[in-house]
Amino acid sequence: MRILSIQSAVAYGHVGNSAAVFPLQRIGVEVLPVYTVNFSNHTGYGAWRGPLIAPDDVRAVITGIEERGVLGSIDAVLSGYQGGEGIGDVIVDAVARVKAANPNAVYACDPVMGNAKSGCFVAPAIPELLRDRVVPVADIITPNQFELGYLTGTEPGDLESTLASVDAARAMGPRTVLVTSVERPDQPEDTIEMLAVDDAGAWIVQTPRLPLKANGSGDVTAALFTAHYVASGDAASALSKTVSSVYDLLANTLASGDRELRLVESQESYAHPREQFAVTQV
Ligand code: PXL
Repeated sequence: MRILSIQSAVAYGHVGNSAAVFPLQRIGVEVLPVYTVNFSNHTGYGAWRGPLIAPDDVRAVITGIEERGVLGSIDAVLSGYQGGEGIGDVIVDAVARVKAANPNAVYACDPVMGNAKSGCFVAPAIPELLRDRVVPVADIITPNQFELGYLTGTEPGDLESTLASVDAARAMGPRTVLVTSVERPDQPEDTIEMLAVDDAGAWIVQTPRLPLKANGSGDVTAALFTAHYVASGDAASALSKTVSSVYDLLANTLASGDRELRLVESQESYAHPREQFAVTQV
């Protein structure tokens, strides 16, 4: 499998492509990373150095790949956090070029905007751009519940309303939706849930809630779900594998006391997570 992954690079720590690439490689995916920023570290530190990469420069890298004649061999395009406002167009254009070369290719968009706790943490124009121009051309989206609400103009707050919001998102274009955090009033304390929906049905999985928020965990989640889903076409098994791996990675990170994901040390988590979480059809 080959994935063209258009995301950030950071020198220190693990977000964007610096989080997504290694887990994908560890499960046997050939990744073509295209970088949108080249930062010292993620923005969660409040200070960082290094450039945003100009949209034309990102586009040039994709054109160069096209000139090698390999776009037709790409199975999926993956995008995440968009540093600058010009990157959306480059992504949409890359998706069109990949699909022209391989009509079976899929586009997986992680519509990164923010979360319920922090609110929106991307540039002001990004959420609208994602909603109006990028998500409609995506096959797979991986919003958290907050992002799902923004995209659909709804306020998902329990399982039923979240499923309704997913239906609204699927009416915008994407056939497959992974909701990476489902909050509902009736959920057992100290658990978190993820929900996957496609044409074949809807599945939910629950894990213990670990007391940490590691930047980049969403990027690993979107990457692994995309790879497993594209490989199998089975949302239930892709959900189970993804959640089992990410939980294992987060458990290792928590045990280490490190602020950054223990991404490399956790290499077995991607191929052989210690615990397998089962999914339930809803
Ligand atoms: O995890 C998304 C992400 C991507 N890229 C950069 C970031 C973050 C989140 O902090 O700072 C540069």
